[in-house]
Amino acid sequence: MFKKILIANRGEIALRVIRTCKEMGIKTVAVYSTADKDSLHVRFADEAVCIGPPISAKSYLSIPNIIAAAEITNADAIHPGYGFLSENEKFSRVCQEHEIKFIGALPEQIAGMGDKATAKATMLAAGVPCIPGSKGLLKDLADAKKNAKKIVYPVILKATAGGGGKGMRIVWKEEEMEAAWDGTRAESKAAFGNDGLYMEKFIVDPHHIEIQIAGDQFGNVCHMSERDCSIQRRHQKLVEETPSPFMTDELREKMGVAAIKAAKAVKYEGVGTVEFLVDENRDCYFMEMNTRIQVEHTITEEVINYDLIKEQIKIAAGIKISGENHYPKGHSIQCRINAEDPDHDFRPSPGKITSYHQPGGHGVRIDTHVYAGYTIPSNYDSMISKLIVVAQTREEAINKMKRALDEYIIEGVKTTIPFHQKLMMDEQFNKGVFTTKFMETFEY
Ligand code: MV4
Repeated sequence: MFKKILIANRGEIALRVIRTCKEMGIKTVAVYSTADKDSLHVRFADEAVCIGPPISAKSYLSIPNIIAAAEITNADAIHPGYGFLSENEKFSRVCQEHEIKFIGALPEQIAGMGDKATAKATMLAAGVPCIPGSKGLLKDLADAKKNAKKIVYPVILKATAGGGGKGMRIVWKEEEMEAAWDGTRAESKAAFGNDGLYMEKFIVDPHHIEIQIAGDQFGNVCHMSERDCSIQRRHQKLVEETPSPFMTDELREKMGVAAIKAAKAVKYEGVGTVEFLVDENRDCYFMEMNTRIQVEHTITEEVINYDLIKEQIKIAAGIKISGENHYPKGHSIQCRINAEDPDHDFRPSPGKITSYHQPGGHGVRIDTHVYAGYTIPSNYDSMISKLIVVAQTREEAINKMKRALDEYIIEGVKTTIPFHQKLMMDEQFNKGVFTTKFMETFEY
């Protein structure tokens, strides 16, 4: 087992990883920017190293600074959390070269999944259901038009270097293709330095359902059921839950098999997520594979009673997993509490938390790095905390979430708590009838 893990991240996830390391008897090293010197991850780690100024590019994204911190503290592994360097091919490779275990995917796997057209070709070859579309990249505008005719409009142009909603455009009819082609290519070139595009049939009004998987160094792979992440806005998830209200035993089996095929196709080691779009007929299609721990891993932990960070560390250390799939017991919901103003288009509201009281009690979990008097810096994402509930049924989980939201007091910054309170009262949400379109029409 590792003796000392450096956590190349900040905020709640850094604290989340430190907690599991402590329980496993592993020493921890925190790294921090000068904006985070008063952060709890710095206080709770065994050692802490300042890695630069507030700007991420010079601290949490600086590979030399982080490797130097690992070398001077003698860390034998690095946990990257989510975001920042968690899916960075170069960082995974540099860790390898320095004989520091990267608790995440291999460089080739990150590259293979990061290029979306390559990822899709790999999945198609492995027999994972994919959205009908172009075979690889499109050559030119004429090729795009030809493909769209065959696929049948509406279609979607996607940047192969994109993902998470960046670099894509829906095209409803041929007259729109030229502008869409030029626009998406220019955008992709500017954003990713890569203007490769591919095309898919546009699935109108899908559900976003993802499957948690784990694979070990011996080829054992299991799935840990689904999370429904359809409640999102501008590709930012707001609420996640498991099981999905749209799920059936048959669909879970089908998606579980597909996710395991996906993981085996790339010899996946570690914990990961296979994202699917699911249409009204419950046909599911591979969308992306995430080779990191995700923000919403918590709800899976609550219903399968398993520590996914511990699982990640064990797999990285070469310990075998059973290969048995995990099915949910009870129902878990997570609300992301952000320092944002829901009355003003969710604009960021950084600043000092002047007063703080968090809910507790049976079935309530809060993952956070904040406390009364903490200042949320404007340099990073605006998440304050993740409020997670678990109960026996969905109805009980919603009631528990309402109760917990009512108990939550955060003063000094605007938060998304009022939005979540309104959502928990919504009739359609309570019926469990929603898709990725939900937030387009929800009045809050
Ligand atoms: C799609 C789609 C419909 N059809 N692809 C958005 C994020 C990126 N991972 C892919 N996305 C989508 N791809 C086809 N062929 C609709 C979306 C999409 C979406 C997906 C999941 C959750 C929310 C979404 C919101 C808008 C569009």
